[in-house]
Amino acid sequence: MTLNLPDGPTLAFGAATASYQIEGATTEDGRGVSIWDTFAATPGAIRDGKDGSIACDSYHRYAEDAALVADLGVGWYRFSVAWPRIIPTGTGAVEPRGLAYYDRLVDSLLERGVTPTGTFYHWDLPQALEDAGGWLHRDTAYAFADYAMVVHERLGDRVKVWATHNEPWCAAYLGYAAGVHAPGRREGGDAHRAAHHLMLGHGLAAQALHAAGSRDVGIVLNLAPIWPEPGTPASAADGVDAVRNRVWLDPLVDGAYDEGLLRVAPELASAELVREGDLDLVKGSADWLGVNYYTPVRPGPVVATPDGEERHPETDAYPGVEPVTFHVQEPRTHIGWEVEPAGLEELLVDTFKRTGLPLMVTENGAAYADDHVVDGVVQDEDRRAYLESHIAATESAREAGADIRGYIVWTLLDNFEWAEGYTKNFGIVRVDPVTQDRTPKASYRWLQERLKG
Ligand code: IFM
Repeated sequence: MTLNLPDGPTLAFGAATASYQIEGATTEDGRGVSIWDTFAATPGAIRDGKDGSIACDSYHRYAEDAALVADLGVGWYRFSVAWPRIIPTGTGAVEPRGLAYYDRLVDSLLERGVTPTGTFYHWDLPQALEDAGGWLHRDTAYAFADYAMVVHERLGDRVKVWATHNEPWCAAYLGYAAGVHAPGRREGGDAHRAAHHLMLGHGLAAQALHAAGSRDVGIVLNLAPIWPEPGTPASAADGVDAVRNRVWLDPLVDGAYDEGLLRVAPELASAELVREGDLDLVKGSADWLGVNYYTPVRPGPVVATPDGEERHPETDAYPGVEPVTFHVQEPRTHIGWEVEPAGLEELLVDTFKRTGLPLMVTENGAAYADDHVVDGVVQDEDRRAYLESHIAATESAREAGADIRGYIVWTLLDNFEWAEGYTKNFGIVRVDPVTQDRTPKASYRWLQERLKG
């Protein structure tokens, strides 16, 4: 039974960020190097060639950010902890100045009446661990659980709701198969090893956190409704669903990898990789589930990419699955993702049926060009409409009986959007790229009014 998840008669609201995307100060106070520092320094890896070294400078401006969250009127702030700030080389010595930063952040939220919820891993793996094999290596799972406990021992008196990982699909498959995220490796089916070790790390951390008395341990998944185009081989659609969704949900619910997944990921049948007890540890380990949703996934028969058009970034992110082309219908956001709120409603209803767990929409939001500015304020009607339709979809899923506790908007601030650098803005607050000054956009004002009732 969870104790601290929101549980009111209406949806709780929040705003989310992630450490590498906003903090900056990557060389300050003993922080170690992360795989995103290294990847961002690789020529061609990031669309605008930039990195997170300054980002939104939230390492210094956290109090201003906390005030923006409080003024917005949401009750919750979702943040992530940078592992390399806490244990700079991944294992061993703890950096007290890193812990002190999150103390300050948490206290400044609580002082303003905002409840913080933390994520231990939002992709910034210490580079030293990657050098030793990263998530392809089993030891990383144990190092992760140890790190999570260090953070929990320090912040657990004030932060009660925790997620182990954010979107492990991206960490495993964009990072180790497609190579479009850090560490930028293209290891094919070995990426399934990364997926297993991420889940093992979740299970080990959840076990230790529960033993320490935590009752609100979750994991955040970017699950997707899979909507195959006509003519898609059933085996391809099933493979995409297996690698995107079931590789996480089946261990959590059943403590097993299913046959369809093992067909495309024979690596997961290896007793050397999946050791006795691993999946038992994961089964039932989550007290709640975070669902991040942006867009549906539409696999279709392979068609050649027209000249001059970029390949879909997820093209190589489903190792073992027969090749498909990912289709994207209109309307689309600035990052090219289809806008389809019905996908969120379907996903929430289905995920609740599958897991029976209390759910939070832990991320939802949209990138737009933000090129309509009046008196210095971004008039982001498109983002407002996106948020409104997706909040309505969340309410509908709740009315249909899914136990959904909250909706957390991605994201508070325009920030470092991974391989897209600073070219895609998801924030409801504009951040000046030179001065880092914050200016709420019209979508922020709209949400603020809505929350006033
Ligand atoms: O910015 C990311 C976030 O870090 C994880 N979920 C998706 C967002 C938009 O791409």
